[in-house]
Amino acid sequence: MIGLLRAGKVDALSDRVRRALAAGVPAEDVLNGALIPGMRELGEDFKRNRIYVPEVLIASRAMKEAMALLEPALIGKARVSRGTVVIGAVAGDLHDIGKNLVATLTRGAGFRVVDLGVDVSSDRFLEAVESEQADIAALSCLLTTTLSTMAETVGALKEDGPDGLKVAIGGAPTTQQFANEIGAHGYAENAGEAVDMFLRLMGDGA
Ligand code: B12
Repeated sequence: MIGLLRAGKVDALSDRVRRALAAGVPAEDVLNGALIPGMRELGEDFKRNRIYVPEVLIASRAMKEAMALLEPALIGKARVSRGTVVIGAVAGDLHDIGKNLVATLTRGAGFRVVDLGVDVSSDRFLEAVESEQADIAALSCLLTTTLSTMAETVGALKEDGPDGLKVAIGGAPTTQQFANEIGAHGYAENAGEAVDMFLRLMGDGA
């Protein structure tokens, strides 16, 4: 599967994912055993200039199709509402694969998730946390150049957002230390830990 993902073979990869699921392979195993390692390899090659943006885009499309097939199994049958999470990638950031994964697993854990997409301004976040009566705002960024935007957005949400709103961050260049520095209530390194962190924030929640 990793080879098909990296080659961006959408149909062949989707076919393999469908067959794996039909054979009883858990969706989590497909994700953690093939798709995520595949994206990691791709990132390494991209960093070393062995591949370029078009190849990454083609592989990303295959990743998204494969994730769409896994989504029903990852979401399961959760129907209780544990709270509302408004999620998005901060302004200037167009990476959404990791954010989408966080959104999927968070839905799977029983949260209502409102996904604002990518390149989301502070104002748009503020508007959405109000109108959706969010418990948690979850911000994603993948670029070091958007870390400062993330800090500004966290500041705006804490300053002007509704009382009791929790603000959480994540994405490859972020760390717990950075979260502490910018005053975010929560940080997690990956999608699985993100769900635990959101549950913790709701437990602590106002
Ligand atoms: C795919 C990809 C792209 C695709 C994005 C497609 C898409 N729809 O997302 C395209 C080709 C568009 C792209 C463009 C660019 N990219 Co790019 N891209 C990547 C790549 C290869 C993989 C990212 C990915 O999807 N990973 C897989 C997912 C599952 O992991 P993840 O995103 O880290 O998410 C996990 C965690 O971080 C966490 N998480 C994520 N969000 C959140 C949010 C919360 C709240 C929480 C709790 C957790 C959490 O949980 C997720 C799941 O476990 C990375 C390399 C890498 N290793 O990350 C480079 C990378 C991020 N890109 C990079 C660059 C430089 C760019 C460009 C500037 C390239 C260019 N010259 O144009 C542009 C910028 C576009 C923009 N304005 O955003 C650099 C960033 C360097 C830096 N330090 O800033 C990287 C690191 C590559 C590299 N090594 O050089 N990119």
